[in-house]
Amino acid sequence: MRWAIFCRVIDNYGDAGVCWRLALDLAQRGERVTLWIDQPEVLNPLMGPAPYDHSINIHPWPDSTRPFSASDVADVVIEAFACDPPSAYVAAMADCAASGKAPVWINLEYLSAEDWIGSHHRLPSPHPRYPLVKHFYFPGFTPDSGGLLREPGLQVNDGPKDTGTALRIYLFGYAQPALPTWLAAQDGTILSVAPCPIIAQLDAIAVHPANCHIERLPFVPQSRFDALLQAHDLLFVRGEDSFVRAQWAAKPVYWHIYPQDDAAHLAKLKAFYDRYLDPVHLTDKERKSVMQFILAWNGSGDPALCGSLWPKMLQMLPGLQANALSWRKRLMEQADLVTQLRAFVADLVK
Ligand code: TRH
Repeated sequence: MRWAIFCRVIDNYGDAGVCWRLALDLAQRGERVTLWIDQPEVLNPLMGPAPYDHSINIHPWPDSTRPFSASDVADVVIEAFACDPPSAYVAAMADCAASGKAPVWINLEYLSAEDWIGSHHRLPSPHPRYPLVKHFYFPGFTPDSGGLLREPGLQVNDGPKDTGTALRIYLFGYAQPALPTWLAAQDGTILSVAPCPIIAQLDAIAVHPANCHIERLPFVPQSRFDALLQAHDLLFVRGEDSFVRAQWAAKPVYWHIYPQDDAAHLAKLKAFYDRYLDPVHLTDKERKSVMQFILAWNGSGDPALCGSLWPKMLQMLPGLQANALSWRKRLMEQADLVTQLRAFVADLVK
């Protein structure tokens, strides 16, 4: 089928990162994909250097005067993160509907571990003016959600590293007030820092711990991002897509969630760790400490806790590693997002 994905980049890389991964996954399964994106240049670091071997048609966001006819409209229209497709395109979608060939219109939501998404997933929303219905699609971690992006043939490695060498920590985050106290607690670790605000913060810290090696990483193409995560022991990730990829790497995940002003992000953060931290592998006390650390890492609670709790985080490492592996195993039992999405679309076009 012909799929059109509409993506507006709010900021950072994640809107484009999720849409690009979705487009590749659909194309890999034989779908014909067009990606309409308002800042196509954001794809460049994700795609890496040419030549490219993908079949995705990438278009800049059409200007408002561009007309669309019914024949331009895809069979499936994915509106990523409620980005509001161009009104001329929606009008052409209505023309299709008028001739009995309405496209499937999916609003792909942001990922959340909260309970309520299950009751909203796949809900139809009739368009106020046109004979069109938009369906909400909620990615998630539970069977009543729309699943997670996991392309066929995802390479998953097993088990934590040998304990012989220094602990390798991957850092990709937003500006981090807890960084100075957390850095001061590093002893014998190797920090690999991705291009993000943490680099400038590190440069501004005059004294680094003697026994901590810091490596500044380049931005690697998305196709090499998983291998980078798997080469580390602990993963400090952010946003949505790197956060999911860290779970496929089955390493302990320290998530810097995308901050929202009404602190709605903290509910999402707690909802995830309530699911993620398994009593089989971690005691109540340990789960409470991890939650305290994670909240402080996300600006909720005393940032100094990221320093004072760090030795305890390290003591818990075997439990956290077992937890990460069993979490991934549970997630792998769930059908992936594109498999579920295609099945949903097939139901809707019947
Ligand atoms: O960049 P982000 O902070 O994007 C965020 C989130 O998507 C968030 O949900 C959204 O609301 C906000 O943008 C506007 O984090 P995220 O989601 O991890 O996206 C980063 C992408 O960049 C992801 O696809 C991984 C990719 N990446 C690489 O391919 N190579 C790299 O070296 C790095 C550091 C990231």
